[in-house]
Amino acid sequence: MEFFGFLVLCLCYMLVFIRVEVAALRNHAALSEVSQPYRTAFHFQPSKNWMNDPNGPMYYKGVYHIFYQYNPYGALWGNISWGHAISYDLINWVNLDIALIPNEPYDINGCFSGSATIFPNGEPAILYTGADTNKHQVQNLAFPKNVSDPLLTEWVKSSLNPILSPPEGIDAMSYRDPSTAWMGQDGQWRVVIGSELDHHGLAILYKSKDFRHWIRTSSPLHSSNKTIMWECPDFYPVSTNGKNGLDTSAIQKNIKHVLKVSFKTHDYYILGKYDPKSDKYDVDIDFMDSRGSLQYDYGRFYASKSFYDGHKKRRVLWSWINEGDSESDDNKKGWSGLQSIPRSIWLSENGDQLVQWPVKELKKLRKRKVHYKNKELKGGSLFQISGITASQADVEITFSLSNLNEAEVLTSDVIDPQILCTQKNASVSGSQGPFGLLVLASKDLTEHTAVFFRVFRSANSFRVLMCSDQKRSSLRQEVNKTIYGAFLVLDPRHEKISLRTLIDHSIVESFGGDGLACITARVYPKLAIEEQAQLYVFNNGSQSLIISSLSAWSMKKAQIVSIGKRRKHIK
Ligand code: DQQ
Repeated sequence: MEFFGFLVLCLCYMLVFIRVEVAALRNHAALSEVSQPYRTAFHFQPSKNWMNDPNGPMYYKGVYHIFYQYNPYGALWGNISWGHAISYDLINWVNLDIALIPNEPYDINGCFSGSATIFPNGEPAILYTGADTNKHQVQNLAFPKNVSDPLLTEWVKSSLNPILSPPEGIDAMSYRDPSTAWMGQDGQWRVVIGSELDHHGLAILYKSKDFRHWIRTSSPLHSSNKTIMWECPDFYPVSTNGKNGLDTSAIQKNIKHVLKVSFKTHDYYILGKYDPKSDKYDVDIDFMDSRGSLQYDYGRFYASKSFYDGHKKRRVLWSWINEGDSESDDNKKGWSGLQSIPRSIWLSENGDQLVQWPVKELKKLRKRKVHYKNKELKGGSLFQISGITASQADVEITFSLSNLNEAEVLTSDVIDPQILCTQKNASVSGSQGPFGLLVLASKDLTEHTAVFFRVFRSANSFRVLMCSDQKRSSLRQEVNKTIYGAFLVLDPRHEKISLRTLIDHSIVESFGGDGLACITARVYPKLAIEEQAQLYVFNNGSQSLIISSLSAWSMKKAQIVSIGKRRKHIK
């Protein structure tokens, strides 16, 4: 019987992949008619149209699922539906039919963001926000039509919808994005919904015995008068010893809980102790603390969502990376929005912050490699990395510094790293830095994006600044060129400074200090495209340094194909 089941599954997959090949050929033909220098090769994006937040990621019966906010009719936000794609490795994707379309009174103005929860019997459910006939935000429930289908191609909205409407005192336009639910010690489900009260961010907490009927608790899970409306809250445990991820409902010793919320174009998080009996959440350092705010990524990275991958025992994080060009550019391109490379996420050894790293499956796409060891890079010099595709690459580099006492002095402890990176951009020479990578550079260097470090002395310690400088990323005046920055919490006296950068045509996703700080940028070069793009290591400081190790790989294109008649259910 088991063998028979396996045979049927194999036949289904064969059918799917024959259709995939045909669809891929068609897509290829359509795209090659337009020049698309900014389409990516290994980041997830649908073949056309608008995409924003990742929704309901999960692992189900051997298959990874990602849903996403999608406009089936155009390259700008609107007609918001849930696109749906599946994968066996988080890197190569098959885009299926749309999973949820706005066609009921309780979601007619949009199927907004939401999350998946896996029940103890292994079956999934989706909670999502609907914008109803009055554009009021309500919460809805959907289940798979056929739980034995690992592809979960069809979803059925609950007849009980809407299962939650804005409570008294809460603005009906500020009540959205249910999190993945978790189970407390009493066996009841909990979920948080993003909201605001008196213009301050709030995670409204609900409890339920059956996942269908929910009661609001007397206090929110958390709120903050230093923030505005919270979108896309995510609440989950992380282990205090080791990198393994935990199920969202895990109750055990040696854990901390992360609360992530999205506001003002960034994803901020806090860490704390959650009591699954009283639902009290005692935070270590709150949002917008004077000592600094923790962000998943200090560049473009918004409305993220994580899930527990029980198969590989890790927590995986996804995020929407929006565009930095104009709406008319997006209409011309016919698409807008990318998903980040899925990242493994865990608590740092000191327990003060999270660490992120691209999922290890990404290495499957690495092909041609160049490698250098112990190479000196004198102050004011540049070194070209040739032999790989510089517009589609994965680069890992480690720097080792000496003469740290020569580092520039930082007088204030409380300084915004983004402002510091903007004042001291890549062209401002210093002592210990700026040093790092020049990516997507044109041959004459008029275009380049600089991802770099600068080390400062401050009292008796050192501070390592990481920047992504887009100032010269494009000759096009009109595109966004904001410079981003973050501090890396490491001691350069005892630790080397490392950088991994994923370069994918119009996205530069960087991980500093082995994932202690991440910065993602979107860039739109005019000259540095395809084979014209160059890659360099640079040192614009006065002090020499050693490149302890440098590996760079050309990246293969991921298989991202579409099947299904995406408009078939749309009225
Ligand atoms: N995007 C969704 C909302 C969410 C926002 C609408 C965040 O549910 O609050 O597309 O980007």
